[in-house]
Amino acid sequence: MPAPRTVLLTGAAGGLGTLMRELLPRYGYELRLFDMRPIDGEPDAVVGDLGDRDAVREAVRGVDAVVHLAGISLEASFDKILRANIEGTYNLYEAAREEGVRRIVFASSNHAVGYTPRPQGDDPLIPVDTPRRPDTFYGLSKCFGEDLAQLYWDKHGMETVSVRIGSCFPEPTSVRMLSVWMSPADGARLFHAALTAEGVGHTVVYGSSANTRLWWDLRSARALGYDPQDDSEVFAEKLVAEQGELDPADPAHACLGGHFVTNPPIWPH
Ligand code: NAI
Ligand code: 15L
Repeated sequence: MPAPRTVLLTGAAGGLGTLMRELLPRYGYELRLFDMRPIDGEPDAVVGDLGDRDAVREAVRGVDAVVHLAGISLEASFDKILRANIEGTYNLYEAAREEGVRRIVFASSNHAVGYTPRPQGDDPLIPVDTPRRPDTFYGLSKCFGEDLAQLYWDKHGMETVSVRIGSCFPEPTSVRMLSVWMSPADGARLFHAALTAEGVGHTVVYGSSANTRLWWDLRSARALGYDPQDDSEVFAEKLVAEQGELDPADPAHACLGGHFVTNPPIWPH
């Protein structure tokens, strides 16, 4: 597959989309932006909803690849998750198939495996093929996205890298994030590797920096050429002084998904 040049960035108005709008063009990509919200200073961005199949098809037309970030990024009602993350991701894949787009990078999440007990002490890192244990409807929608990606590879030969992102924000803001943080610069490195690696079929990777306190195995990401440069440990002293170390007896700290595991369902319909 020739290296993609034009890339559709869905969810471009969001937190991660905003970071990637700045960082991905440095790798030579021309971005087409798509989001249901307009973006200040980006008059060419396509404003559209993933539920609008015609709009999605038009958005993917002519691009070489898609970085699919759009969707609900936290827990919500099943109905909302169904529309944005499940039907929306289906619409995106189907449009990409119809328009001959061969590579998608799918923003999955650690919450696809959120109920997995986190490693402690000398426990081995969590492998990428650990059984999925979604911690929310949100995490369940990421499991759907990963399975959809597998289906479109097996049936249609469309390639996907599903990135189970930890927490991609400018800085870690909690002790948990010391384990799951992906710096924005490493996020761009990983998306670039996922866009350009040869023969990925459907590959699932964890998305985080080379954190000293890492919980999961980055080997499948490194096999794509990802070489993370950052380590959250530089933020550890301050965060641990403020918050203390994670208490393994606290259910909110016992699993990969953190407070997603314990939060009661508080969504409005
Ligand atoms: P965000 O909530 O800041 O951005 C999501 C964007 O998607 C928003 O701009 C929103 O307007 C757009 N969107 C939502 N529903 C849409 C629809 N139906 N049609 C068109 N656009 C729609 O989320 P964030 O943090 O930027 O995350 C981006 C993606 O990465 C999400 O899919 C999220 O689940 C995933 N992810 C992010 C993590 C992180 O640390 N930021 C961690 C794990 C996964
Ligand atoms: C996610 O999937 C969310 O989209 C993000 O906002 C963070 O909460 C992240 O997981 C996390 O686990 O910290």
